[in-house]
Amino acid sequence: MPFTIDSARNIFPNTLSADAVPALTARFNQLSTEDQLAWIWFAYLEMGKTVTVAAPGAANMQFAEPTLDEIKKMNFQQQSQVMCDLANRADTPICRTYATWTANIKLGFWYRLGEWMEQGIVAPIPKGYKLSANASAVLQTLQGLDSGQQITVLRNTVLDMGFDPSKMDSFTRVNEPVAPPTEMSKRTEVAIAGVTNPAVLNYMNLLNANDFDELIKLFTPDGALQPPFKRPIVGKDAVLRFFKEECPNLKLAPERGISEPAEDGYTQIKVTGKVQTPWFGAGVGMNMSWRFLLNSENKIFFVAIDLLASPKELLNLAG
Ligand code: 45D
Repeated sequence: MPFTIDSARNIFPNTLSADAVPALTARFNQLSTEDQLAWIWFAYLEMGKTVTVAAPGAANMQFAEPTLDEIKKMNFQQQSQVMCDLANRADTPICRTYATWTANIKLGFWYRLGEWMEQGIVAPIPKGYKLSANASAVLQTLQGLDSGQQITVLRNTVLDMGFDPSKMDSFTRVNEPVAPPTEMSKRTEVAIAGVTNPAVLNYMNLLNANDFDELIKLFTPDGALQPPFKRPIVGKDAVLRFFKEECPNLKLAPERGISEPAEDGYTQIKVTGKVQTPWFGAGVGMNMSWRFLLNSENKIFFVAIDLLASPKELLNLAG
């Protein structure tokens, strides 16, 4: 039977992904709004002791600027209301604007609000705010995770805020300007122990060079990419849009892998290694795996990217 996207998702079924992340995100979502905002604040402060978030690029910020200006002019009570509305996914103009933003704009928006909260320009979390017992327990669980998992939980909490886009009848996504690809002379090449497949090597090198127009050519027209903890994104157009929105300036450092023949002349390849996000740079190396399924023409029909449960998983290449 030929592969479908659904069957492709099951290649290398022994891959252990970091289930602690969705589990903790679900517990976070059960907290009261006040607790959620205070929880993020404490989590953010706590993390700041070991890793620093990098300031967002100006290109990301231009779309958030009008909303930030609006918030700056409000009094503390109104500002707190806006933050609660966002966490509540309320139907307000700001929550609707927020819903149209890419992940990086949402993160940049909160980055700025966090700075302003510290400086006293935006309503802070009340001094002496005491988290509920439940929220404290959720925070304690977060502290037990590795830093790659911690930043993923924090990112999830921000992405889930704002009005639900599926409830909006007209929806114009914000199109960020896409950074030009790295100059040829400045590009780097990965080496992966156990893998010489040119499509896989090119995938890594082109993603590292922000060369998304070339990268997408490695996929079949109906090809799919499954980001960590997400459903697959299907079809070249959707995958290309995702690359342009969410992948600039990622640093992929694959280490090792295994290549095996699959049915119908397909090849399955699993690679493990580290990934850095521009938000945390070398400060946080996420333990990741890529599970590729390539067709007989060596085009990518499917690739799943997983955040691994532990560093031990970097060595797990069993099919
Ligand atoms: O509410 O091969 C305050 C793909 C308090 C593509 C706050 C990939 C109040 C293909 C503190 C102000 C993309 C899948 C809030 C590879 C409050 C591919 C602010 C993988 C909210 C490898 C909080 C890429 C703030 C990966 C400012 C895995 C929080 C990328 C900021 C992962 C949190 C990137 C930040 C991650 C989190 C980035 C900046 C996990 C960033 C996380």
